[in-house]
Formats: sequence, structure tokens, C-alpha cells
Amino acid sequence: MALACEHFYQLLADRRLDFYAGVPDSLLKSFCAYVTDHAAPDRHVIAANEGAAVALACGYHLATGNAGVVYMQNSGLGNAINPLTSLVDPEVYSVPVLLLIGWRGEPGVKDEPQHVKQGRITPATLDALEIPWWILPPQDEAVVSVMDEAVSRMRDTSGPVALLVRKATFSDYALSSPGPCPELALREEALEAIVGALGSRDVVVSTTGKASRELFEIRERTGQGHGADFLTVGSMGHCSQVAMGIALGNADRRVVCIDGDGAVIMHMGALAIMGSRALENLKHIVLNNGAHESVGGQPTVGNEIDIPGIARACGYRRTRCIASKEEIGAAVTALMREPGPSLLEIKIGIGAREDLGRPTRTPLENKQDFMEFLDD
Ligand SMILES: Cc1ncc(C[n+]2csc(CCOP(=O)(O)OP(=O)(O)O)c2C)c(N)n1
Repeated sequence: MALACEHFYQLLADRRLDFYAGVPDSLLKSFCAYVTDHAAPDRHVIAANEGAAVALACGYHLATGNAGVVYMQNSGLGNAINPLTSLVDPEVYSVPVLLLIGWRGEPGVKDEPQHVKQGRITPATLDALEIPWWILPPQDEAVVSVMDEAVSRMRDTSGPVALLVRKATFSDYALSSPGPCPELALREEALEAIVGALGSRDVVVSTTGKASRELFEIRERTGQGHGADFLTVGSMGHCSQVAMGIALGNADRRVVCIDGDGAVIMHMGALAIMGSRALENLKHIVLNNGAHESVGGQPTVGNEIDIPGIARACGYRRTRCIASKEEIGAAVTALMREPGPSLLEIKIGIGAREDLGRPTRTPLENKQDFMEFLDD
């Protein structure tokens, strides 16, 4: 039995919870999609990161006196800890917020390595933050009593409370989609073209989500081995800084960061730091589908901003945007020749294979393979 998104949305509205801010999550996919399709634009913000979402809900409360709902994957709890403890906490500005947290890595539920520890420590983290929490039950009657309890605690303490959302809590709801864009490459096609244009000594740092899974499968398919790739399976938004650290530590290697628009936006300050050093060997590719495709395709502002322009203003030496499949190989070849830090934005379509696998090397094996490759 699963909870209907429409029903839960209505239960929140009945309790005057009608403002949403957050970063999408796979376990909350259906509910995030429902909110994206139904909330008025001034009542829903897909935030840059989870901490920013808490701050948005704080501002909404200051303006209206109402509490907001902040949704996130538990991976994002780390991003939110600072505003949870130093902004909305009852001992600071004391702002009511309802956190809706997707519980990846719940003990006893099989999940990817990057979610296991976070899943195990999520309840203890909330306890340490002194945030009262409940598991969101999928059954109609139970959900009402849990919500009443959580909302009344939120109002009594005038602080954050959390609902933990287990796998398969919500029934399916599909995001209304703008439809396919056949002239654009899908991410996997773009990755294939990128990999095809790299040299055998080049190293790649790829971003969180399906990009890394697809890169792994491409290397598998082409029998190239995985040593050249550091798959940043967790730590969304930080892969460009991993790449920069490698470029600083090993000037002999060209280091290619393959990023996503959601990830770039999540920690956009990284662009300022990337551009601040004349690292000739540092190349940044942003695969921009204007969406958090890996967790359900909810929109980002990726197609409303000028990522190459921002990078240029941050000091990148060369920046460029391409939008057709045919240009990818030549554009990557040019990127690899010119001195970095340089950025290539590739506009891509939204979508992925249904049968996409997951890396079969563990993060630890990936690190060891990668360090050996670099050392060679
Ligand atoms: C801190 C954090 N918040 C949220 C997530 C869940 N998450 C995984 S991939 C992803 C979407 C990434 O979007 P983008 O970088 O645009 O890449 P795309 O999925 O579109 O390829 C999200 C939100 C996460 N892993 N970590």
C-alpha cells in the first residue's frame, strides 16, 4: 500500500503547509513531481542545494508567518546542517519548518555504497540536531496521526521537525514532460562522444548520478578499463573541486571534469575557484539537460542561465556552448588542446536507458584503480 501524492499534498495544505523548497530525491520522485506540476510558482522553489532550501523556507516564514516544507534526500542533510542549527533552530531564529527526507540507505534495505553510512546515521543525526522525527507511514489513517503530531510539535517548538520517507512510500506520479528533443544528444551519447575524443593518458572525474553510471558502462562496453575515471558517486556538486585538486597535484595529466547542470548549480562557488588559477590541464564539461534527470527529471534553471558566461566571468580562459550531437567530438578535441581552465557546455536531452546498470567496482576499488592509473 502506498501513499497517493495528491492525498499527502492535500493533507499538508489542510495544515497550512503550502510552500515548498528542496532538492529532488529518487525516493521522493513522485511527490516532487506532483509538487512541481501543481504548486504555484511562488509557492515552490527547486533550490540550489538543501541548505538554501531551508533558508528559503525561513524567508517565507518571515514574510507570511507560515511554515514551509523542505524536501531533500538524506545525502543533502549535510548541506542543510548549518542553516538548521544556526538559522531556524529554536535557540536562534526559531522558525518552524517541516523537513521531508528521503531515507536512502535505510538499514536492511539494499542500496549503493555511498548511501549506506548516511542511511545508518540519519536518525542519529536528527537526534544530534535535536530535530524531532517520524517515519512517514504509507497508510491513510496512520499518516494523518503522524502528521498531526509532527505539525503540532513544529508549531509548539517553532523549529524544524522531520518526516523520514522510506522507499516506495509514495504511489507513482509521472512528471509532465516537455517531450523529447531529437536534435540533442542524450547524456549517454554525449559521454560516448566525449570518451572517444580523449587521449589514453587523460583522466576523468564524473559527477553524481547517471552520468557516472553511464561512463562506467561505456568503459565496460569498449573494454577500456576503469582506471582513468574517478566516479564521484556521492558528494553532489563537488566533482569539479576533486578535479581541480588532481590538476594541482599532477600537472602532467589533463584532467576532465564531467559535470551536470544541477551539480554545478548546487555548489556554483566552485566555478569562481576553478577560474582563479591558471591550471592549463583543467577541463570542465557541463552536460546540461536543464534537469535533475537522475532522480526524476525535475527542472533546474540550467537552461535559463549562461553557464559559459558565468565561467568566463570567473576567469576561465575559454568557454563554449554546443547543442548538436555532431559537434561534440570536435568540440572536445578543441577543449583538450586549448589551455585551461576551460569549459564546454553541451546541451543535451532528458532521458536514460531503462536497463542502465551500476558500477560494479566499489568506491574504494575505484579510488585504488584511479590512483594506480595516475601513478603510471
Ligand atoms: C547533496 C545531494 N543532494 C541530492 C542528491 C540526489 N541527486 C543525485 S543525482 C541528482 C541530480 C543531479 O542533476 P544534474 O547534475 O543536473 O545531473 P543529471 O542527473 O541531470 O544528469 C540529485 C538531485 C544527492 N546525491 N546529493
